[in-house]
Amino acid sequence: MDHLALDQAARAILRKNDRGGYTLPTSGLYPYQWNWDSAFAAWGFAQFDIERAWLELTTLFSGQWPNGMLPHILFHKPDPGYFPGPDVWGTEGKGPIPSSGISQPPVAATFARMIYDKNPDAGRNPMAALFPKLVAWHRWFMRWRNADGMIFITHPWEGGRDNAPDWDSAMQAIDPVGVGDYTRRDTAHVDASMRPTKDDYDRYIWLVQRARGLGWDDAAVAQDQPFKVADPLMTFVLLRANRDLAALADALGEDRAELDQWTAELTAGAEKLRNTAGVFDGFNLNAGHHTGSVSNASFLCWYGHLDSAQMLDELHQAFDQCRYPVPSQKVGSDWFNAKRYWRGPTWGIVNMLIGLGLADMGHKAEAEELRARTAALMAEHGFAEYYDPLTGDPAGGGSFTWTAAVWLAWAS
Ligand code: 9YW
Repeated sequence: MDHLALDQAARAILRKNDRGGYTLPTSGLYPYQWNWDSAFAAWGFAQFDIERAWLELTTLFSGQWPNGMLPHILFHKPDPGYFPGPDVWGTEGKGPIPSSGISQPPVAATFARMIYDKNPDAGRNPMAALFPKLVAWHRWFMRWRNADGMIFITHPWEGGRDNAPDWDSAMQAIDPVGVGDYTRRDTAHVDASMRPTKDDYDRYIWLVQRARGLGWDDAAVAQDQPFKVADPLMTFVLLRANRDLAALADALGEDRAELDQWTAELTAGAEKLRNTAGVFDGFNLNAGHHTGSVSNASFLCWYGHLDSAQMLDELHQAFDQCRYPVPSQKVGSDWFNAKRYWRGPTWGIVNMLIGLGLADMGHKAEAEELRARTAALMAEHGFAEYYDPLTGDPAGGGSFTWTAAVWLAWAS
């Protein structure tokens, strides 16, 4: 396909997955509105339909809980093809529409800023309405997911990287006793060998049941959850998003002092995510140790505006090892599996965030190399959920919204 045909195909995917106000990640496998998927979708739409971009974000925030939490899934319309649905989450009365009870990486402020900067006139009203909601969401993270400036997650789904090795030790410490029978739906849509295992899934559901048992009470969940892992992706994403929100505060004439204080706190916290090998890595808060993993999240330091010669060296190694970097787990590590979800495959969305960070920090050659290889991956293998980093084989769901958005907004 030539460039123009790829652009058209990517736009067609966004239109096809559009349910009027929100966009599905892909139909069948993910039939609802996902939080960070929607933020990427908005940035994709902004390349050709700015009004639709704002509508995506506005619809996403229509599901915000009064405590500021923005759920990771909004169940706008029931769909039996997905598990776990609203009946399992049991969040009735917590938010304005049926939803999950956990959040997801807060990339929305960063994309809101980029969409606003593209056309400040079109963005003035929607941005003014979104600003206090974004602040409330970030405040919720700073209050309930903050360990000394490191942002932690209470469920692997909250971090968006479901089965990353960063979570292994915390997951192994859980005995999912009493989880009961349930039927997964994901493996009816895609190859089970490319998904989280049954052991993982039992713990995902057990953790949902546990937090539900605590009534989704913020303090109880933050204190008691057996799964509490500080996450480099979450920390760098929130750090970056706070900076972008502060820039928006300037543009809108709002106060930025609280945002600047969070930025300082998270910058100090992110430093603590460097393990003894100098790599930004998950930290199991209940056990008090790092994972020792080089994941694609480790390379988000530049996105958070922290530089690292060591990570640049790791990036050059990834370019040498993989035709289609950045692998979600370092090639050659014991955890590496080229096809199993967040344990090896390449994800276009994370590549885009890494690339934006590299460019910001002056690593132009690496940013361009990553962009060009990601573009080749999509041109050769289509807009898949994720890809084998060695062969480029597409994996997971097809016609994927965030991958099409990444093509339109960055890779192309
Ligand atoms: C799930 C929708 C979501 C993404 C996550 C990804 C996966 C599975 O799909 O989660 O059932 O929520 O890991 O990051 O938002 O694309």
